[in-house]
Amino acid sequence: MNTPAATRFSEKLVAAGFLLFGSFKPEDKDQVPKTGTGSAPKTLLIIGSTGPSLWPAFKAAPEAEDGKSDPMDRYTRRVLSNLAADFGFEPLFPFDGPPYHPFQKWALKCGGFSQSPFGLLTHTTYGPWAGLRAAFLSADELDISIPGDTPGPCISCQEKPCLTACPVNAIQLDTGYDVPRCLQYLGGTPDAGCWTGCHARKACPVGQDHAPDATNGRFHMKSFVGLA
Ligand code: B12
Ligand code: SF4
Ligand code: SF4
Repeated sequence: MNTPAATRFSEKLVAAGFLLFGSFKPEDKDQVPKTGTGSAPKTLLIIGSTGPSLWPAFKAAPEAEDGKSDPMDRYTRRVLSNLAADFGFEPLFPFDGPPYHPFQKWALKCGGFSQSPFGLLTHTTYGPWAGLRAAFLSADELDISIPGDTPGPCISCQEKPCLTACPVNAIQLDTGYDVPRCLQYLGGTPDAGCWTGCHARKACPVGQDHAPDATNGRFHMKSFVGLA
């Protein structure tokens, strides 16, 4: 997709703090809903963000200061719904549910991602700091190639420092991520370093330039524990 419309689409996405992570042609097993006209979509685009990409655009938006709940999700819905409409896509959002759309499975199909031992997908370029913000459905088969569309980094990572970074061992290779243990530690430790971002994510050597700063990281952790 290398047309003037594609360039304009990409520029508008970036200006609003988002990125195109990739795309794929949905098959029946992918659990992609039909479009509003009842036909099966021919392309699904995954729209995402990184720590530094989204924060400045979000902070300048009215949602950031209106005091209502879920400000980043509301910003995402407003901006990406408008953008999708302008370019003839139908948007789906990861926060609509339960039941939730299987965004991580869809992102894995785009390429560039691997499943980390702690549940998040880690990206070849953005490391564990890639947020999944929307899927855009298209009735047309679009030809989109993204640089870096390779298997994600966890497959060849030998040391796996993410597995030993949690101070309360809430992340284990065999049992995965122990959410109650994590929340108990965060709740009882107001000065924990992970209040600015999970240590497992910070320990990953990939994509460190795309990590959020401390204020941004704290916003996401508060939102995770239900305080934002
Ligand atoms: C419910 C949910 C949670 C729940 C439960 C997670 C779980 N055990 O499944 C809780 C509240 C614990 C959670 C926590 C977090 N989550 Co969450 N979560 C979701 C949500 C809304 C739905 C997941 C789901 O049920 N999907 C439905 C199934 C059918 O989808 P699936 O793709 O087929 O299933 C995959 C996941 O279930 C995954 N999985 C299995 N175990 C775990 C454990 C964790 C921690 C995660 C993140 C995923 C995961 O494996 C499956 C196969 O790929 C998704 C958004 C979405 N729509 O996917 C975000 C999502 C998975 N979460 C995300 C994030 C970033 C987090 C946090 C890091 C929040 C934060 N602080 O920023 C934390 C992790 C805490 C930490 N220590 O930092 C991101 C992951 C991005 C990525 N690169 O992969 C998503 C995609 C949201 C987004 N907008 O980007 N999350
Ligand atoms: S340290 Fe990073 S690349 Fe290595 S397994 Fe963990 S998340 Fe994957
Ligand atoms: S947020 Fe802190 S306690 Fe929770 S899994 Fe990450 S490092 Fe462990």
